[in-house]
Amino acid sequence: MNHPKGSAAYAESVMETVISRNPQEGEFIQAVREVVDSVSIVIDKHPELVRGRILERLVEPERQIMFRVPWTDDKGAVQVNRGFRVQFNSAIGPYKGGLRFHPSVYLGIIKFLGFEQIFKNALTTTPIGGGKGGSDFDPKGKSDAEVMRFCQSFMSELFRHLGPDVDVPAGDIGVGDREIGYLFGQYKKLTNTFSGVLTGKGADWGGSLVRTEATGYGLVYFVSHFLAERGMSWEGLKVVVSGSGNVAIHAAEKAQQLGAKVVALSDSNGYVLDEEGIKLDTVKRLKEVQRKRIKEYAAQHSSAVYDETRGGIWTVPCDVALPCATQNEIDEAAARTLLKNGCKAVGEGANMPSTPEAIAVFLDGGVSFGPAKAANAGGVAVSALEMTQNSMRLNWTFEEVDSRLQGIMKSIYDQCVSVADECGRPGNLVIGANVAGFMKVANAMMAQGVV
Ligand code: NDP
Ligand code: 2IT
Repeated sequence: MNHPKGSAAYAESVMETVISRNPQEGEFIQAVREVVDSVSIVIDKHPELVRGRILERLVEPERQIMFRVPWTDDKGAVQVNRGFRVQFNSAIGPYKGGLRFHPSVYLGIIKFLGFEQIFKNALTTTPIGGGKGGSDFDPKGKSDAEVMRFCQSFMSELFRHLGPDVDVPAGDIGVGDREIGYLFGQYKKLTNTFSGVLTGKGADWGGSLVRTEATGYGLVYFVSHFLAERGMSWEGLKVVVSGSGNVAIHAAEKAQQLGAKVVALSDSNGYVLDEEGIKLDTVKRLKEVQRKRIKEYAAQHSSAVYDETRGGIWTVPCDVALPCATQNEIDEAAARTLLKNGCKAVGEGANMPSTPEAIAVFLDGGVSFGPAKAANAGGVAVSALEMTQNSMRLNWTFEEVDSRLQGIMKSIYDQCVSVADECGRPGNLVIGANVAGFMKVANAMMAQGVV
């Protein structure tokens, strides 16, 4: 450590630069602050990382690409969206991370997601760097043909920045099987190559079994470890899951398979509460096939009620809460309500779903807390296994991939626990995840010189 006033002042000086260089990117600043605060606990022991200005280098993306995405809607009108790919860090492997299509997307969202991805990917034990991309395009209410034309236009620019050893995108909010298919088709046509340049592909054309389920299943595997720590299992627990997309559905599915009762799911309009237990067949049909709203669930099950109160899902009493929708969906007040109602464990399926104030409520209140970078890493971990299978040109069975996923989630949990202990903060998996991910990337950056 060579900052004259010590590690806290060093962390503050890094943050000052981040804030002045990235004004108005609140989500990015929030994500960086959490990591910088965690790392400041260990930075005293690593003067070489301070001299190498590793933190200052880490917060600056290696490359940021922004591009125009023009497309024609079904009425023949020309539409223009904005596309992004932030190639954040390639110290331990090719850039890897999803694409988000949602009207709220702007550079600050993609940078927060790309920054988180660096450390998450490092925790997976697989060799992948961090990146993220997306667009402010809203797939809701668009026809399949419109989504296809949009994806083709998006890929017409993005393809020149990708490659199986360069940058490998996947899905995120608003990007699922359908979008990955159209994006892959256009990449293949433009480059005349069939390569593992995207993950989340269909199982018959280069995809990996378990990738669809991986984030939600991985989340539940992760939470199982800290439930066990408290002498608990999923059997009979009451679980609330926010969202009703890919991550939410598969988290709910695995929790149910392990004996839990999932009573609530949501979307951006409201939530459904079914005290008899959510019937996932209905949810899958509504969301995956018919692309309808979660409200429809209550119309089809008399045991369910629908409520549009903002954040209302967090007032439902539960043993375990799994936020699987979006960033900052649990604020301090919601966290206090969960705690008051007896919630014992929170596992983050979404990226950064809890505000810093909410996390403090959980940690201070003795709630077992699994931070996103660790708890939702199962998706990108199986993406890395898809890359492995593509390189080997063979496919593993469902059981093989699922057992590797379970092993990876256990290893992530163990890393977080042991690094939290080493940092003198036993049980604080936020610090454990941030410091473990940071040290792996920092050491790789030091080894590779000033690049
Ligand atoms: P989907 O698009 O499949 O589902 C998103 C769900 O979240 C929908 O129910 C959606 O509701 C809801 N949602 C999205 N934006 C908002 C918002 N601004 N306010 C309230 N609700 C919202 O996405 P995924 O399930 O893939 O992603 C969910 C979360 O998990 C995201 O944070 C993502 O970054 C994270 N994640 C995803 C991974 C993956 O493999 N897919 C891996 C790791 C993390 P509505 O339909 O109304 O928009
Ligand atoms: O946030 C995430 O980890 C993802 N959306 C998955 C990224 C990936 O490359 O599979």
